[in-house]
Amino acid sequence: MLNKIKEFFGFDIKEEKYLLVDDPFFGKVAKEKAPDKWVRSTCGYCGVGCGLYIGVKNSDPVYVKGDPDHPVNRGTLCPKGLSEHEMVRAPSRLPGAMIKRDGKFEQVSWDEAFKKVSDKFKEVQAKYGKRSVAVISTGQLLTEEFYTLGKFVQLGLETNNYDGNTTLCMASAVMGYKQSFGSDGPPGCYEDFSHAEVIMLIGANIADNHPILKLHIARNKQVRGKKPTIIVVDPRHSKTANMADIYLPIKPRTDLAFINGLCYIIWEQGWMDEKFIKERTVGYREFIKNIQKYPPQEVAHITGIDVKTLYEVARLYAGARAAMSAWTMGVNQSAMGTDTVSAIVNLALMTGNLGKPGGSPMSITGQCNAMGTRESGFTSSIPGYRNFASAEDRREYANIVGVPEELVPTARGYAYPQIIEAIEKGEIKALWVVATNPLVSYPDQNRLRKALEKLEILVVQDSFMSDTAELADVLFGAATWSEKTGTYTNSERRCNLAKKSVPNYKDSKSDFEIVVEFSKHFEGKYELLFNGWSKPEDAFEEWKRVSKGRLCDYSGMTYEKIEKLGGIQWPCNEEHPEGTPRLYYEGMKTRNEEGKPKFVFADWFPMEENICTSFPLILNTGRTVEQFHTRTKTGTIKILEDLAPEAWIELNSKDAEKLQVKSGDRISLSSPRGKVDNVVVRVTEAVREGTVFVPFHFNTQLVNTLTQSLFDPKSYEPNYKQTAVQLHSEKVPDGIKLKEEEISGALGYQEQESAIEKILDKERVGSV
Ligand SMILES: Nc1nc2c(c(=O)[nH]1)N[C@H]1C(S)=C(S)[C@@H](COP(=O)(O)OP(=O)(O)OC[C@H]3O[C@@H](n4cnc5c(=O)[nH]c(N)nc54)[C@H](O)[C@@H]3O)O[C@H]1N2
Ligand SMILES: Nc1nc2c(c(=O)[nH]1)N[C@H]1C(S)=C(S)[C@@H](COP(=O)(O)OP(=O)(O)OC[C@H]3O[C@@H](n4cnc5c(=O)[nH]c(N)nc54)[C@H](O)[C@@H]3O)O[C@H]1N2
Ligand code: SF4
Ligand SMILES: [Mo]
Repeated sequence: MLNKIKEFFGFDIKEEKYLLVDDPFFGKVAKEKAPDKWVRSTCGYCGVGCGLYIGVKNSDPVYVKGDPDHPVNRGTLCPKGLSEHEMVRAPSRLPGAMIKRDGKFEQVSWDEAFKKVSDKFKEVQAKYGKRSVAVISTGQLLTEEFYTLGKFVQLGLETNNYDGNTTLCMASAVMGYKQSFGSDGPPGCYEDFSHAEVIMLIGANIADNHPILKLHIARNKQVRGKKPTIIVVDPRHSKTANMADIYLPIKPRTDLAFINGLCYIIWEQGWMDEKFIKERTVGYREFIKNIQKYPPQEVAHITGIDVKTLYEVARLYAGARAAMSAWTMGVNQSAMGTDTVSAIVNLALMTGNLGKPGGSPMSITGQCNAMGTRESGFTSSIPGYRNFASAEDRREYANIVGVPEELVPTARGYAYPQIIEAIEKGEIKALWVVATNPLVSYPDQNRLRKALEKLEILVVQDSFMSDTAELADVLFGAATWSEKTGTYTNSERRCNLAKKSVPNYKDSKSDFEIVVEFSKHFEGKYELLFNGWSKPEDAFEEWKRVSKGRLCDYSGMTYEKIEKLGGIQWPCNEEHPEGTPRLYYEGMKTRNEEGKPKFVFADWFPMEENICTSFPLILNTGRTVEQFHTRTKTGTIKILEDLAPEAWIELNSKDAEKLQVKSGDRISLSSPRGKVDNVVVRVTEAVREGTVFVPFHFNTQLVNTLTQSLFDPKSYEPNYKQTAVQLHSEKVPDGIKLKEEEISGALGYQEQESAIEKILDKERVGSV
């Protein structure tokens, strides 16, 4: 009989590997397939921060399963999380330290690489000053690694020209919160999605980019017994728009006028929460004077949203027992990103939606540890949301960590775009890039490439051979997710533990080890900064002391407690030993002088680079669920690559007609800065006439060749979402030709300008 079975199946079921064993996730499973162990950890992709288990076999990660007990995702994961193990042993991983010789990388000892880089950094700094070395980091390292890196850059290398890709991402939210609350720190939490009566998603395509948040919206019915009203504000009918009860196809970059307009209507109708405003906010009277410039008719002209709908949305929002706004890159990535964030906070303050279940303004973060970097990163502030300009803050930090006070910089150095400009000017000579890939992700690529060529040394610390790594002189090959232990903090301030489950790939080292060991090549720095540190937890212990008493207080956390509770939301201290779901609840002061949130008014203004006869369409850029950023990780995963192998352009049927193309054809795009070829057409009504959308993930269709060097003056965040472009098809190579008078009608931009003139001319209403 057994022989028969063997013949039939082609194997001997009595062989050990086919024996069935018990597995906590698979139940009965062939021994060959069963992981040796499951390690509890956290996803390393996006800011949702899902809990998961990594299945390990023969020292390799072989499965990922959602953690059923984790409060963020309750066992579910999106396609990226589910396949995350597949990137860990990809052939594009960097095997260790490498030096480029005659145009080719050679693997060398870590000591040799550290020596080469430290010698060069010292030489450059001796010749051109300390600040001629700059560092660009990321929102994707563990907090322990960031903290260590930031401390080394600022106090070891003594350069404050230090920033990260977070400036391309969350900087506007940070600056907006600072304007409104006196400090960074998202006030809300995911639970709010389950408690809100009205949820307004502004420039946030959660269906693609934060899919697990939908779970919390779905729970709303369970919690309240009723579905919430979902409003989606996006010029493009994204997948998220399919979830909407009210979809608002707003004209690009007019959100600030839209929110100001809602505030006007709420004031005009007397729908505001007067008690809340009086007791818990400052700056209302001044704000109301200014808001008079945004009556509904004008706002309808600017935004393309009709007056009736504006009233309806204002009524719903103000009338709800709890309403929340959540936003992402459609808001942040704009030349008026910071002020739009403050406008969203204004709306929350006016309607009393702060610090209560379901009522919050909530920035959704992008990268897995975007929050950790904001709090501990030492880029735009001293760790623990301390201010460079404050002598007291500098002294306090220096005393806690035991360094001379004079070593702490008195001002923020250059932000990311300023670093690039300083390289252009020859002021910065050496650049160390950590866990980011600007040669795909930074705007105005031709200009960037030219700038980087001017460097005397480019060092790239990455886990993969990225586009930027290829250009480097020296590579520090880093261990990645699943190969190291530490914490990520998600959008709702929840600090999660990510654990080492497998050995490092080849000779790669964790970012923590790289920084600590590199510091030993700088006289006295290791002793001063990292004496006795041997593991990430040593950095975490210092970070707890540094953050104690601050808004982002981690002092009550331990790795064990974090793991036990499925993450902990800061502040976590003696008073709140299990963390704090929301900030600014009744009785909690803000960190500005007044101790209360402030109304901050700002005017909307038209686009700097508007459409014209040569570039008559607006290009919008963003993401898709299958790919992550510059694809160094998702590009190695077959199923994700098969689903989204190349960039496409979403094109309205009217524009497709003008170009004489159909879905599947290939076209080119050009802007004043460059050209991108071979982009496959998807004809769709998701985008309106005169606007197109292309994902930015692909180096084969490098859309950032087209985007502009235009930044929010407060946050330095790039204006990625609107670029004037022309399209070129085989049949219509010169593209869409509009006459001057047609330009004025396209997208209603001319209308926008005349509307703003009218607004500015209008007499302000003096008294409230
Ligand atoms: N699958 C996947 N998930 C990710 C990422 C990824 O690369 N892939 N990246 C992560 C990171 S770092 C980030 S920052 C987040 C980003 O998450 P999202 O912000 O959701 O991503 P985007 O696609 O860049 O942009 C969101 C939406 O903004 C809209 N938009 C464009 N212009 C405007 C405008 O003027 N007004 C308004 N209201 N909306 C506008 C776009 O049409 C788009 O649908 O995603 C995170 N999650
Ligand atoms: N046009 C346009 N451009 C955009 C955007 C847009 O919407 N439109 N969005 C912007 C936004 S929001 C963001 S966040 C950026 C993202 O842009 P990038 O930061 O450039 O994107 P990533 O591909 O995530 O780069 C992270 C790098 O870190 C490496 N890495 C992964 N794990 C580790 C590790 O553990 N250690 C080290 N040392 N390296 C590691 C990866 O291989 C990768 O090269 O793109 C921005 N660019
Ligand atoms: S939603 Fe974000 S954190 Fe959750 S599995 Fe997907 S990529 Fe990972
Ligand atoms: Mo981001």
